[in-house]
Amino acid sequence: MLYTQRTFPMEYPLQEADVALVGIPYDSSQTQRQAKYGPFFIRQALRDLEGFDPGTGIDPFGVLKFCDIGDVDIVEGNWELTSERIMDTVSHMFSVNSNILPVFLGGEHLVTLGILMRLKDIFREKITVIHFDAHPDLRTEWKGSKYFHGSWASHILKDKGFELVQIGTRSFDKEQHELQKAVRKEITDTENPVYITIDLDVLDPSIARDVATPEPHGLTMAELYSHLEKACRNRVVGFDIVECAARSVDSNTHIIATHIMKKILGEIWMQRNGTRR
Ligand SMILES: [Mn+2]
Repeated sequence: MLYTQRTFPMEYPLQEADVALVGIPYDSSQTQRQAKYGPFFIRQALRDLEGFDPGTGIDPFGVLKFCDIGDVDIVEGNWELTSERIMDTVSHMFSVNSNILPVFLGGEHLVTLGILMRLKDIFREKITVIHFDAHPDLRTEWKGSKYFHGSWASHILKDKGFELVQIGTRSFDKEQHELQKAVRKEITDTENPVYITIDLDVLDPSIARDVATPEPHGLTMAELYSHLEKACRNRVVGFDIVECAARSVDSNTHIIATHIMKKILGEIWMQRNGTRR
């Protein structure tokens, strides 16, 4: 008997898994609260998470096969090299298992750009990106750089390979306010593959306090879950949870992240198995 603990109660090789967990502990553009330890603390919280969901009556961690492939070995301070490593990792996962559902843990929100750029090549269909965030992340540059956590969505908005939907945004400048007029603010059913990206600061800071840039007047858990139920009526091909700036096990935010992960996985499982209520 091996008395050991892994991230998930049962883990499978990538080629046999339904879901693959990937950490991306990259954070080079936060000014104060760094999100690089997000994957570390979220993994720790996953070990204590109650998998069964009384709301849906299923345990997604019991019915889906999981694989934890580890963290992307990022290059500190270098987005160009880090994004290559993220894209290569995504390519490798899909080459080994074309049906894999990747779940990424950030890290700062810029990591989502690397993920999406490669998913676009893999799926060769327009991808609907459902983006939960207090901030639209539509800045076009910051301190002379086009690539930072507040600009990634501007690259998605101008790329014809994507359709952008933003939920929960409430803090932005006038320029982004104008740019955001071209962005959808409501989740509807779509034929496109859907990618969900969640900046934990979409929640009210009274719920998720350790995020890189907390903003008051955020969503409640019930509101977020209701949006996620709508999003998961579609063909979800991957998702990420980013900007967890927990720095200690005494945080609550990494725990909140695991509950969001459980909610999305449960909804995806129900959608795929036609057991939606
Ligand atoms: Mn944000």
